[in-house]
Amino acid sequence: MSKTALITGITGQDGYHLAELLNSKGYDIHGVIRGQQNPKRIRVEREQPYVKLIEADLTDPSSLIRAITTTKPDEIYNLAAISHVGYSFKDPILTAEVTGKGVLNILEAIRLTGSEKSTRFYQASTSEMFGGLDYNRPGKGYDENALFHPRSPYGVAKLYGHWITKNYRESYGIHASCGILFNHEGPRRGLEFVTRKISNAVARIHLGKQNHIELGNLDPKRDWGYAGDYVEGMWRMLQQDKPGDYVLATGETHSIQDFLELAFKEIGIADWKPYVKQNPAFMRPAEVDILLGNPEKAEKVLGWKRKVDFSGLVKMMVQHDLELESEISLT
Ligand code: NDP
Ligand code: GDR
Repeated sequence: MSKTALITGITGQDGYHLAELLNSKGYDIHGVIRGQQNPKRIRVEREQPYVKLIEADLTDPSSLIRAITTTKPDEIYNLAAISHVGYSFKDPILTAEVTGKGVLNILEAIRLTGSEKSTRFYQASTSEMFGGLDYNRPGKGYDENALFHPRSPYGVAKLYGHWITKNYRESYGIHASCGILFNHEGPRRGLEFVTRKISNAVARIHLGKQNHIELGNLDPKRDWGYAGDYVEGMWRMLQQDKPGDYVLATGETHSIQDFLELAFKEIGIADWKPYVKQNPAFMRPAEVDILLGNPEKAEKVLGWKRKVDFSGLVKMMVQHDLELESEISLT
């Protein structure tokens, strides 16, 4: 019999890739959609008609209880969040409600519906919980035992989600796992994140639709992988006999300048500097300077490894945006 999955955050980048993966495995898929008229509903309905949409909101426990009671999922993937680190400084209270307490709302919904033994749970934890500071930066990269020091309201809210998931695992025996995922990107990444902002701007510059890009801090380094690879790791976590926490990362770190270099190279521009202006509006009150993950445990226990490397990722994103932006100019 096919398994049933309930995915929150179905309209986001990871929701898209995870639904693709679970569909290829024959899952019955339910996706949580929020709001009276969410414009992204049509995108999901057209592109992924196999996803059954169910209205709920992470801040509304009764809607989550209803979603679980109606769909009776074998697996719940909690991908929903206010996920933009910069935005979380502007709206820290809402971020705490959704990204932090929202996790508790789902775990309570699992408990109140008596689904502790029948439903497995995945929590989307993040490398932003580490913070990248000198004193807690391990040589081989952050692993599952590294010290946390979040540097944004988003990171702090995610740390609450991380610990409350572990607490429900230990207290109620729920098969609940946390994937501590480092940055993962791709053509489905929102335009507000730096990689997609760059790949899209590079395409538009090439097509004469814009002449420069405005960015914040160009020095931070990130461990960037491809989202399509990372959802495979999420699924593998829930197929284990025992729940656990796993870092998913590439084990490499690159600066935003490295990303710019490769992205502009795709359109034949060797010197990107004339095309980039710095705008303090995109700087953050506290920055995470460097993130590097150590995926050894996931590689050993889950048999997971990323397939797409950094240059392959940049190429994929720029080529996608070149195609997309050319089509838009024709219509
Ligand atoms: P996105 O920002 O693309 O998607 C976020 C999703 O959350 C959207 O579907 C959004 O729905 C939904 N959402 C926001 N608020 C609510 C709410 N109140 N109730 C229900 N749904 C809500 O994120 P990604 O796909 O990139 O990331 C998925 C998860 O993984 C997030 O939790 C993120 O924090 C985490 N993560 C991401 C990493 C990455 O590099 N991408 C790395 C590590 C962790 P709507 O369309 O209605 O706004
Ligand atoms: P991040 O991703 O904060 O790592 O969080 P983002 O792409 O927003 O920023 C990466 C780095 O780029 C710098 N930066 C800019 N960022 C944005 N968004 N826009 C700019 O114009 C810009 N200029 C420079 C940032 O300061 C930062 O250092 C992502 C999200 O997906 C989180 O949800 C997830 O948990 C982490 O990755 C892992």
